[in-house]
Amino acid sequence: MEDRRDIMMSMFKANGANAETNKDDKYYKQLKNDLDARVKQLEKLPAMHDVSLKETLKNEGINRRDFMKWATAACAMLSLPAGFVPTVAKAAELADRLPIIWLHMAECTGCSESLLRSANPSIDSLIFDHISLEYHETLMAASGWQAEQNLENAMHKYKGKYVLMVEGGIPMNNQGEFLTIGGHGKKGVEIANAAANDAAAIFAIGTCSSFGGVQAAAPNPTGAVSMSEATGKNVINVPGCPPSEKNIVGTLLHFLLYGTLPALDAYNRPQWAYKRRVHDQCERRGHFDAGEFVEQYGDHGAKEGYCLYKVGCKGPYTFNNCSKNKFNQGTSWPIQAGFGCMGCSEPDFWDTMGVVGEPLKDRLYHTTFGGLGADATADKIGMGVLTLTAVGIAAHATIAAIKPPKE
Ligand code: FSX
Ligand code: SF4
Ligand code: F3S
Repeated sequence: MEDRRDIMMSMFKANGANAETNKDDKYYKQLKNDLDARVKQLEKLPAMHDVSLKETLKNEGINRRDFMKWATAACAMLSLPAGFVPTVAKAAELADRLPIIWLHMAECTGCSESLLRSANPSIDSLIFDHISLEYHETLMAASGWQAEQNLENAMHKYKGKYVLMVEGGIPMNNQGEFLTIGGHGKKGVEIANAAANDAAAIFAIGTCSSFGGVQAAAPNPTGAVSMSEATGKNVINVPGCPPSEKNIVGTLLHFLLYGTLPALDAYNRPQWAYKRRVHDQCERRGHFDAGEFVEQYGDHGAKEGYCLYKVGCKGPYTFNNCSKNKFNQGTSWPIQAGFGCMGCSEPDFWDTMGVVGEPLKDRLYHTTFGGLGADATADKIGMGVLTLTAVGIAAHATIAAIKPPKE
């Protein structure tokens, strides 16, 4: 039987929980009002497409139920409660109210491909088609002088209102001459700066634009830098090489809904997508904790789906939500396919994540945690003692939990 003290304690806890719930209710009620008001504002803006998203989805054989299922998933992805699903759906339908200029700098176009190349278009890619893409070099019909003119026109017409999405690193050496674009031979850095000056918001799509990427790998002959470094502007980074279509569309959806920038981590990545480590959301994590590792590709462990740490997985050092969103319309992601994470959403991963296929071992991965050397604990333990390896990385996880990644 509970004594008086236990009863008092449970009453105290219950009151505390109620106070928290009331606080949350109030917060979400206010937020719902704000987002609904924002959606109403968007509704008043002129539609830039003749065909509505509803019609496009219908023409592609996607029914309302599928679309609402998509909106429910998008809502969860943005950490909004289920009551926001109709608001998220509406915002997606109004995506053509937002003019977008998408620039390509030095890169492989994999970021656009991540979104666009699928035999059966996903709802994400259809929404992307529905967005008012005023300029996108891969997608637009115009070329040559006409294309350059289109960019000038879009920047002029939507001055201060367009969202600028940039794919690729920006070469700065030789006064930026390693990247010239179009008939007038304009330098990438000039175009990036001109477009950035009049943008309502700037999103760096992919690791190249976010942090320099493969172009910036040592010895970085072209002097490639990130969009934020090239322009000195506040840029929201959506890294990944490439990022998933969900993170690209989700970033846009967030901007449509809120009209403001999302909560960011120390590398300017939206927290809703990049706040957790790959390692902490990995389907092979149970095997890591149990000390069950793939020793080499094709072995018994590989067939059993064991942890890929010993064959070079950098999931413990990487912040991204790939296990949840996956790629190719949710088909798979690197670790599911049997290959370790390469750390593609982290700054300078080409140089700092060591050899592909090998663990970081005793290398001090010191950019992630402000030189704390947190990973030294994990890696110095040595690969021979599996349980201790697990303990070491768990120590790293604790530090990750209390200290966000910081340069
Ligand atoms: Fe970089 Fe995007 Fe990697 Fe490629 O263009 S992030 S090289 S997937 O495509 O910029
Ligand atoms: Fe998953 Fe890699 Fe972590 Fe293993 S080390 S649990 S494969 S993220
Ligand atoms: Fe990139 Fe690693 Fe995800 S390589 S796609 S962050 S699993």
